[in-house]
Amino acid sequence: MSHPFEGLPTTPTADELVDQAFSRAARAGRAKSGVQAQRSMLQTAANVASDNLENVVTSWPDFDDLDPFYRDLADAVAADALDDGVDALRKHLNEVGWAGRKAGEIRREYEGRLAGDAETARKLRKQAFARIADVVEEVGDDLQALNEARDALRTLPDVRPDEPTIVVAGYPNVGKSSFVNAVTRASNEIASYPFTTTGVHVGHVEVDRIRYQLVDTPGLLDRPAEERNEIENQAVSALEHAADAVLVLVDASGDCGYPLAAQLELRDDLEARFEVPVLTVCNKADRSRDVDADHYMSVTAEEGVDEVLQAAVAAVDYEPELPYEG
Ligand SMILES: Nc1nc2c(ncn2[C@@H]2O[C@H](COP(=O)(O)OP(=O)(O)OP(=O)(O)O)[C@@H](O)[C@H]2O)c(=O)[nH]1
Ligand SMILES: [Mg+2]
Repeated sequence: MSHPFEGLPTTPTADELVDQAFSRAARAGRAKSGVQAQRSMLQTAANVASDNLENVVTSWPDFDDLDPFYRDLADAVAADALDDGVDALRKHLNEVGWAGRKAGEIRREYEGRLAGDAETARKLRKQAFARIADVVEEVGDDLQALNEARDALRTLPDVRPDEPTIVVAGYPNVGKSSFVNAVTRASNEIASYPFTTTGVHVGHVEVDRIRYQLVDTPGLLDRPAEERNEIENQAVSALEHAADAVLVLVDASGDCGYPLAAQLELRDDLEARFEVPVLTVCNKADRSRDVDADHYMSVTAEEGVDEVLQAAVAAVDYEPELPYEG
């Protein structure tokens, strides 16, 4: 498994659930006759409905157990898809759970009454079906909302919160992707946050037998905080949990199209926000080194790139757990 929402199945619609429950019930009814047929239909319809509704609920991970990275990200995605965060998801799940239990209650209520002649039993069974259908339809909106959230959440980037993580930030065009590509040798995957138009690039590099994750997030950490909307800010919160070090790339030559002062403001911003080491890296040093930075490199001239990676690794200061130590 890669991330907690990857395996979420499609949420059925209310109509699909009702159709399935009733067609399975019809089949079950055909195998019997008289009151028995009605009873069997009632049981099958109610069980299929309640099982399916319950499965919708149990297919979701427990939000309280989620890694904070994914909880914040889920909050951002849900806020985007449903206009409210994880609380909205919880509410929809509660409603669906309620409907599942209600279908069981209707079954129990009518089971006791299904006796006597077949015609009365048939009427009662029909009444029960109508009530089951009503209950399922009542959570139709919840099912739809869950499916929308599910579609959005499934596409989350596969960032492993437990792996040592180096976040690469900086204004557009400063060379973030070039750097990530250079150190990960293009082994990086591109995934997209559902709420940004740009991709999140996740690359991996092994240093001294430890795998580091490099995350390049165009569209999120490439401009001042006040230009981010609430949802994007929530995604940045998620990155705060995942990050063990941040590299802020600046382009002193200004070739990137953004004044150096603005780039340094973004750096200050991130320094204030992230509680992990934030290193200032002057890229495009082949053009200009005219900035006070922790490191200078040129990705295109292949100068200083490995030093920057080593500095990031040192800043992460990752202590692997030693499973064999007794
Ligand atoms: N001269 C010079 N150009 C560089 C260097 N590093 C990257 N570039 C160039 O700068 C341009 C932008 O590089 P990218 O790696 O796409 O920049 P980015 O920060 O990922 O940009 P966005 O994805 O738009 O945010 C490309 O044309 C690169 O070839 C460098 O060290 N020196
Ligand atoms: Mg890029």
